[in-house]
Formats: sequence, C-alpha cells, structure tokens
Amino acid sequence: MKSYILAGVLTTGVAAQSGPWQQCGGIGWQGSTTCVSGYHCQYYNEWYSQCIPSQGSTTLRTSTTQVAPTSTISSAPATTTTSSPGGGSKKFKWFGVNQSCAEFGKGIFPGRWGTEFIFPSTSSISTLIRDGMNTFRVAFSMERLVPNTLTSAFDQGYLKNLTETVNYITNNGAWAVLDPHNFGRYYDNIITDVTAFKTFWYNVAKVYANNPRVIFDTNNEYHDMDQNLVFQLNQAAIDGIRSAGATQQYIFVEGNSWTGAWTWNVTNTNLAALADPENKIIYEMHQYLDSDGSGTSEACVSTEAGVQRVIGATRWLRENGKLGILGEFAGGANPTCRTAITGLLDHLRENSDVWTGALWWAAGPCEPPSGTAYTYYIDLLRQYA
Ligand SMILES: *[C@@H]1O[C@H](CO)[C@@H](O)[C@H](O)[C@H]1NC(C)=O
Ligand SMILES: *[C@@H]1O[C@H](CO)[C@@H](O)[C@H](O)[C@H]1NC(C)=O
Ligand SMILES: CC(=O)N[C@H]1CO[C@H](CO)[C@@H](O)[C@@H]1O
Repeated sequence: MKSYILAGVLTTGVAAQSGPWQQCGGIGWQGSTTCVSGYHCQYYNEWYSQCIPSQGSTTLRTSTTQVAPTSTISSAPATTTTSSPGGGSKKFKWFGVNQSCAEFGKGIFPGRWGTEFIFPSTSSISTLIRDGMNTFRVAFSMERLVPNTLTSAFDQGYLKNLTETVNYITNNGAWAVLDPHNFGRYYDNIITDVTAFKTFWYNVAKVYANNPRVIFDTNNEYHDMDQNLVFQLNQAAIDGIRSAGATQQYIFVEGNSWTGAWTWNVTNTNLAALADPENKIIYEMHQYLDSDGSGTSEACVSTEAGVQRVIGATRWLRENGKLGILGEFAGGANPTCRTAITGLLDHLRENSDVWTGALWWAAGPCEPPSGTAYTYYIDLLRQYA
C-alpha cells in the first residue's frame, strides 16, 4: 500500500495537478485532487487516493481499500477445530496487520516526527495482540533511516524509534516484519546499485541479527522495474542479510507489479530461482479485490474475487515448492467484500502447506486501531488468528 499522510497534521500543499504516483486525495489532504495527463486519481481508502496510469497497463494492481497482510507460516497444521467461516482446521504461522505510520509523509524528508510521520503506538500493538494478531509489518522509509546514501550511517534517532517498536513487538511474543516501504526506489529513483542495496541490508541486519522474531522484507512493492533487477535486488538483500550473521531470520521477498498475487504467475516467475543458504525465503504477495481502473470503488468485483485472484499464485507456490504469505489484503466495509475476504482467507488456510499467513492492511490511524474497514472486519479476522 502506498504511504499515508497523518490525518490532521498534513502540511503539504500541492499546486496544480498531482504527478504520477502522487497522492491526490484523502482525509486531511490539501493538495490537488486531479492528476496530470495520462493518470487518474484512484481512491484507495478514506485516507489516501493516488494518481495511477489511466490505461492500467503498467500495473495490474487492483486498488481498493487498503488491506493488511496477515501472515503466517503453515508449518505444523494445528489441530484446532475452531469453526471459522468456511471451516478448516489449519492454522497460519503468521497472522497480523500492517503498522503503517513511520513511512507516512512520503516525499517529505526527513519530515518531522509527530507531523509527517510517527511510530505505531504501543497501545495499538497490544490491543491487536489481544485480538490474536501475532505479526506486525512495520513500514518505514529508507530515506529517513539512511538520509545520505544507501550505504551511509543510520539516522540514530529514527533507528532508535524503529528499534523500540520492533522490540516492543517481539518482547511481547509477536513477529516484527521490517518493511522498507520504498517500492524499489530511493528518493524516487529506482535503485539500480545492487551492491549498495546489499550493504544497506547488511547494515540493517547487523542491528537485528540476534532477534529471531524479526523478519526482513526486502522492499515494499517493486513496480515498473526491470524484472531481472527485481531479482538481483532481492538476491542482494538475502546475501547482505546472511553475511551480517543474521542467519535465523525469515526473509520476505517481493515481486514486480506491486507484488500482486494475481499476476505473479506471469510476472514474477524468475524469482523462483532466488537462493538462500538458510532456506528461509517466503514469497510475499499483495492482493486487493476491487476492480482496477474505475478509480472510486470500495466495492469488490465479486464474492469470489479473493479466491480467483490468488489461485494462480497458490498453484505457482506449490509447483515450485515455495512458501508464500499474503503480505497485504483488504476489502471495503460491505457484504460482498466480506464474503470475498472470507473466501480468500479460507482458501489460504486450506492451502496452508504453501500459504503461511496473511496480513491485513492497516487498522486505521496509528493510535488505537479504529479504521472503518478494520472495525468492520476485526471479528472476522479474529477467527483466523
Ligand atoms: C523518536 O521518538 C521520540 C519520542 O519518543 C521523538 O521525540 C523523536 O523526535 C523521534 N525521532 C525520530 C527521528 O523519529
Ligand atoms: C495465473 O493466476 C491467475 C490469477 O489467480 C489465474 O486466473 C490463472 O489461471 C493463472 N494461470 C496459470 C497458468 O496458472
Ligand atoms: C494507514 C493505516 O491504517 N495504518 C495502520 C496499519 O496498521 C496499524 C496496526 O493496526 C495501525 O496502527 C496503522 O494505523
């Protein structure tokens, strides 16, 4: 999912029309609500709309409401017989939410803590743990962590706050997914220096090498990039992490085309060749259920959309002997989406030999979870946790 800007504290004013991929709406947004030629303003949720290509040709992302990935790893199918919708007795390894806060205010760097960005509140995390969530994908921005170059020193203040968040999560027995929410870019330029990217990950992994409950997510949603480069960046991240001595942790790799599950089997097939000496790669995919291109809808295209959009990925994972996680998903607060989301989660759980879990995108503003969709779905999500 895209970055968000903190509601009520947004300071940006944008003149004229918003450019490609820029924000064009959302609560608190004071900039332009129209996009430059060739792009249209796509509604994602009450907090965020973004300028995306009009033809929908470059990305097959369906956008809609935000989702949070819950993730799980299948491992030993548990034998609980809780009756969740659709039944099923398997349990996800990872099930949780995205914590989207520290990467807010995209494009305003370094930005001000408490204004452009903030870190997730501990009360939000503990509430969600009580709801059964065991995984938190903590988004952050690389430009704030390493302001100068990919290989330069950390901003110690940002690192400290990030680490406190991570430690709070893992000290409470949950998993913290470190998510550089950068779309394969650094200061808006596609990252092409593979060696520098490896060093970046070496440096980050050094910090967390002794915490086995940390999961490294190479980058959020590569898109519109050379497919071989996406492979190389993922491999460099793996190599950097392992060479830093972080050998126990899982690594979530992401693909091109916004790491979409529904196009994975045509777009990202080369990523099957990624290699990890520790054999702990998990393929992170994202999936939203509204139609792309309409630009307005919280609606899911059908009650079957969830299953239809991931079934090809399920097959790909199984045929290639890989494990996956649905790192972001969501649906609007309406019955069609609810049925589609239920079907999606049931499908993932029925295929928990390859799907390790799922992470709901976002629970609302960084304070106690309160997003509209989250509130609508929490009772359902609890049944899969
Ligand atoms: C870190 O968090 C503290 C509050 O706990 C805040 O005062 C400070 O500005 C933050 N710094 C950064 C860089 O996030
Ligand atoms: C690829 O995935 C899509 C979406 O799930 C699915 O409709 C399609 O049948 C898949 N193709 C193959 C060859 O598996
Ligand atoms: C943008 C957004 O809704 N982010 C949310 C992601 O999930 C965490 C956990 O619930 C929320 O605190 C964030 O506000």
